Amino acid sequence: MSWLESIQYHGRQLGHRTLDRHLRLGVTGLSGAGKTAFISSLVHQLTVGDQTAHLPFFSVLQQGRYLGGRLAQNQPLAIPRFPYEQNLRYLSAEPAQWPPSTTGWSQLNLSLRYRPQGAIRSRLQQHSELQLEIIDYPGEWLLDLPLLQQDYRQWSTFCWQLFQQPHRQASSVAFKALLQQCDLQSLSEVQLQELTESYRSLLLQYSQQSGCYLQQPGRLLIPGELAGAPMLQLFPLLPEQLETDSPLLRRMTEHYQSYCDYVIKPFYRQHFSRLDRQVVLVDCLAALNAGYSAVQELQQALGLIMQSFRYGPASLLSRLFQPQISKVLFAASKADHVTPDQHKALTLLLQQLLQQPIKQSVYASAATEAMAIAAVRASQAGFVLQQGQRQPCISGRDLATGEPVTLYPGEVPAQIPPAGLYQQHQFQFPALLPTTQAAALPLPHVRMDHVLEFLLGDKLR
Ligand SMILES: Nc1nc2c(ncn2[C@@H]2O[C@H](COP(=O)(O)OP(=O)(O)OP(=O)(O)O)[C@@H](O)[C@H]2O)c(=O)[nH]1
Ligand SMILES: [Mg+2]
Repeated sequence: MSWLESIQYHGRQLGHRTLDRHLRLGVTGLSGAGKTAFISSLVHQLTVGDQTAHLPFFSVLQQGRYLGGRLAQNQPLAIPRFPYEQNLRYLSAEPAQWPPSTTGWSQLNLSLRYRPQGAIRSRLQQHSELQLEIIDYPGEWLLDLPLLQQDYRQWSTFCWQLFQQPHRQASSVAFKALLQQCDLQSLSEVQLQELTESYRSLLLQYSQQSGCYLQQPGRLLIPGELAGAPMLQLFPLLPEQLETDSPLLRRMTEHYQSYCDYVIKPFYRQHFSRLDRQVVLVDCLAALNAGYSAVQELQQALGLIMQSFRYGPASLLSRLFQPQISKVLFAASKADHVTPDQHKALTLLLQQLLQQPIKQSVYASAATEAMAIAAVRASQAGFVLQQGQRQPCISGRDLATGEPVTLYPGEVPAQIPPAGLYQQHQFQFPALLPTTQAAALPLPHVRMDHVLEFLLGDKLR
């Protein structure tokens, strides 16, 4: 974007902002939490034809005041556009597929047109417009934020504590052995590359292993435009290697600092500054499937992220910029993988997972709500008769085989289960493929109308 275009773009945004007709929505969540599916569904719900029956709790629609939404023409020229059309193509293909995992950041702007409430305003204005700006990014990058609150030594110690956990230890053996043999006095490019590559494959292995959430630094996994940058030669030295000063320790500390200054801070300044509302998506069911350590790690990861999002005047983010988040929605995603009678328990579980961060008054000044949702419902809920009893069930297409399945996925614990429970019980919540849907028809969902009402309802009055 040229400086003139940039000034014009930001000037327009400022104008809308001053008039309270602009909303920047952040969609946050670890990798695979469902951000991309959520944004695609949200945009679809707001832009396709008549949704009155489909979104019963979205009041502007129910009151007949919603005139429609369209993709805005004023996309910032220098920021990749969210691939909405491609994502929809995946969802409406025959057979339907989920959109692929995200590898870079992108933005989509929407214009929502509505008739204002109230006799005077509606007489003065035929319609009003709300500009909605939504940002998507790879979940891996979110986990870089906590690095800003540590130094290299603390981070390395933290990593090795994590890699000693039962579900992680075996995989880290090879990288540990390589570190033990390395020469701390040498800064040879060959050694740096070998260690970086070994650490990268470890992170990659963890990221493919269910239940491992904390992969840092995120850019080592998804480098984006930074592929090949020297500061990505960054790995945690062993605790004993941190005790004495060495050229390798100094080099790592330098790379860590550069990574914080030149990657994390600008990214978060750009992404999270000026956010008005935030959605935090959490896939609780996948963590339960992966077992006790996974749930513990998920809770730890969420705690770290939320800590970074503390909004008080002394918070890290406030020092970087002035966020003005007034509403935060915590959503347990993929609720369509359980029967509807389990949604309440899923919400309670999510609240417990986030209890600590919320208790620390992370969002003291923001309105919060927690709910179980499915951005794109992939199952049909129903009942089967079993020994004369009506048993709730869901049916859909299995994600791995594509075969139709009908099953009772089991109960969701309303609290974080103790370690012992996993010895007697293995959670096996399914993963399903979306059902093919004509692009002109609204995407099936669970509670996206509640989501829209919470996030946008008050701005469309
Ligand atoms: N059943 C169901 N599955 C979902 C839903 N949303 C996401 N999924 C599943 O979760 C996977 C990951 O969803 P994404 O939207 O790509 O997750 P993401 O948070 O964008 O992940 P990254 O781009 O890797 O950070 C999808 O491929 C689906 O398998 C949903 O509403 N219902
Ligand atoms: Mg994504």
